[in-house]
Amino acid sequence: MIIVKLGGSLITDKSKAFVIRGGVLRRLSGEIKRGAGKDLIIIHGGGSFGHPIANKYMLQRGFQSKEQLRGVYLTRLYMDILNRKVLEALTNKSVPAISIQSSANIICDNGRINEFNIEIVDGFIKLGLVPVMYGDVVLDKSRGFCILSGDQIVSHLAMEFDVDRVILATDVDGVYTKDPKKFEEAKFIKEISKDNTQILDKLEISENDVTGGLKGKIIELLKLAEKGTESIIINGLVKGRLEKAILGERVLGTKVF
Ligand code: IP8
Repeated sequence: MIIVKLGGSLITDKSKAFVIRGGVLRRLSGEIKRGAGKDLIIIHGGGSFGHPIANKYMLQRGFQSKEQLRGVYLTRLYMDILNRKVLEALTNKSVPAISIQSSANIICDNGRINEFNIEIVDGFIKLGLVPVMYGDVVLDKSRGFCILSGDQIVSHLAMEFDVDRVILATDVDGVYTKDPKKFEEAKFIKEISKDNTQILDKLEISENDVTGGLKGKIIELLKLAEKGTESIIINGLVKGRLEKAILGERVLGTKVF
């Protein structure tokens, strides 16, 4: 089985609220169709449909005041809209994608997944369908609600299922010491291993990303490395890279193992 995460910064324009990168999404859907012969799970992030609202209403802090509830239902609404666009793109390329609403299937406790009936995911896979889930605002037993990153869904499912590969498709070649779009001196990191986690201290977190950005991703992937599951962070903006990664070919990216 392969788990693919389509990062929010890849499928949306993070500089503009609620803007999809339609061309990118269509191409990636074609690559998923051509690359897939195995069981597949797709997870997508929030990008400019999730993070700006979650940030504005400080949803990552959990329930603090009634004013935040507008942020909760708007986040749900816009994540549904984004999910629908992803589903349309995938099904237009005949990927048998079926959406599973994260907030209706997962309850967290202190920001971590606490209840998740993965039988639903398993059942759809066994039928030959491709479950699609996404980062979302979900109920939280201690905080009222929380923002659940798609990255945590990826690592949870990769722990539960027998997964060959986890592929995180982003808008950069992999992990850099700094944001390569802003800093020329940013250095590319080819490999991160569970025995060499000091690299995490050097990474800078993006302010607008309520779920910890790249650092949050790596922390999730290192949990999988402990279990022996390898992950790769790749650039989905480069044509063909996702397809090759799904097919198991060697591609440029940061390997986490
Ligand atoms: O982009 C966060 O998911 P992520 C989703 O996978 C929301 O971290 C609602 C901000």
